[in-house]
Parts: sequence; structure tokens; C-alpha cells
Amino acid sequence: METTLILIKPDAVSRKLIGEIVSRFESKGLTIRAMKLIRMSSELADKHYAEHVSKPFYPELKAFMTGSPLVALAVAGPDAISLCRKMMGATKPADAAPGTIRGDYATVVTENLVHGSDSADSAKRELALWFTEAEYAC
Ligand code: DAT
Ligand code: MG
Repeated sequence: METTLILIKPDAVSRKLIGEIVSRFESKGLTIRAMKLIRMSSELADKHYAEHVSKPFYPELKAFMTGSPLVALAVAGPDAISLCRKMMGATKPADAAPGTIRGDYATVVTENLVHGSDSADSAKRELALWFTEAEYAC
């Protein structure tokens, strides 16, 4: 059993895709352990995207992620980390396979609808930034 951090990004919230995206994870058989609609602060963006802060696309990414509310979820299940990444599709929507969230609903890389932790270490680090352990415990 694993728990991963999923963000339903501001573009998905604006486009009223929260229900569609949550429904995909639930229909797959994963469990939503915690969920909140929240505006990402500047400080949280820098921590969450620590690996990207020095990259040329970071200012645009940060402005997008902090510009309006998003939904943060703790999602649990067998192999939840890799399973959710597979269901999200490739980072660039043009490379994302049909049937994935990005493949079905996104067109540009910044506005690619969802974030999902990419490894067990990332999941642990990212979950701690967004939730207390008590919030997503069984
Ligand atoms: P992922 O979200 O698939 O884990 P990532 O961690 O490499 O991808 O990048 C984080 C986000 O940053 C990604 O969802 C969209 C944005 N991004 C990544 N590469 C980019 C690029 N070359 N140009 C613009 N935005 C980019
Ligand atoms: Mg990533």
C-alpha cells in the first residue's frame, strides 16, 4: 500500500474538471484519504518545486500554480505512486497517450492539469508539505 500526493492544478479547477479527475482515481479503485481546495503560497511553491526553481520555465510555472486555487489530495492504494503517474500521462500533453488525464484534456505543458509524486521519496516529502500525517492516516 502506498500514498501519493496529487494536485488538481488551477487550470483543471477553472475548467470544472475536479469531479472528472477525482472520479478517475476513485473508479480505478484508489482511495482518497485527504482532499482540500487551497491557494498555493509562494513559499509552498518554492518548496514543492524545489527541483525546478532554477529552471527557465519556473517563473511561468509558479505564476500559474499560485494564481488561483488548486485541489490537493492524498491518494492511497497498491502501487498508488506509479499508478497515478500512469493515469496522468506524460508531462507534455502532446506525448500523453489518449486515455490518460493529460492525453484526454490538456494541450500545453504548463497547463497540464495534474501533479503526482514521482517516487516514494517524493511522495513522502510532498505529502509532508501539504498535509499532516493525521490528515491522511487510515
Ligand atoms: P511532471 O509534472 O510530469 O512531474 P516535471 O516534474 O518535469 O513534470 O515538471 C513539473 C511541471 O513543470 C510540469 O508539470 C509542467 C512544468 N514544466 C516541465 N517542463 C517544462 C518545460 N520544458 N516548459 C514549461 N513547463 C514545464
Ligand atoms: Mg514532477
